Amino acid sequence: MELYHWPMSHNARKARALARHLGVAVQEVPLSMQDKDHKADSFLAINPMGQVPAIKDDDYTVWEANAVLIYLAAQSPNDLLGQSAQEWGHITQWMTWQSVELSPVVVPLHVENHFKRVRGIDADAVKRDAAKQKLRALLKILDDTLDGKDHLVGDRLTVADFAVAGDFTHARNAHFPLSEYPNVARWLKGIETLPAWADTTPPQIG
Ligand SMILES: N[C@@H](CCC(=O)N[C@@H](CS)C(=O)NCC(=O)O)C(=O)O
Repeated sequence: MELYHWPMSHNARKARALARHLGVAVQEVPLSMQDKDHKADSFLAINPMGQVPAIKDDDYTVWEANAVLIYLAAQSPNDLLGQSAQEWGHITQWMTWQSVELSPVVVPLHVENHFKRVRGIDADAVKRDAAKQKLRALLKILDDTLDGKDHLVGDRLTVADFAVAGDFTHARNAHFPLSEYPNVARWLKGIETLPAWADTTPPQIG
């Protein structure tokens, strides 16, 4: 099974981390965004969106990071996919929340606070402040959820933790106000102690 990624990608990082955490036999295939590998016909045949992560397993393909997480977790017996209707509901809730609510806020903050800085481009203050304000509202929800808890669903690690934690991959460089949300900071520290998470830390630029 091949897992297509880009070393800087926070979306691919969570898939790489889960595969390593579970010991799923995947071949990591790095793409060069600079060389536009992700828009080549050969890759578009795997993911027509031209994005990472994506998996090719013989003639089966799956893309969208959270779907990739589910496919990887289902490769071996484990309890990361939940064990009850209530856990399945909450795992899906947090994975959907990450994709639909958190990601659209995190990406512009990365761009304004990190990627532009690295390239010597001035941040757009209006976009940056709007994203930061929206992020604070979402972090408050996450912080309240994690009050007295180390994981998002139940009392153990699930794919929901991987799904949401991926968006914090560039949190420090993108200046997320994490110190204001101690439960989120504590939860993230816990995820960061996983060897698979540490091993998939993207190269630190800027
Ligand atoms: N909703 C997608 C987003 C994937 C995504 O945007 N990946 C980025 C890297 S973090 C990418 O491949 N960008 C290239 C592009 O969109 O052209 C997912 O969760 O997998």
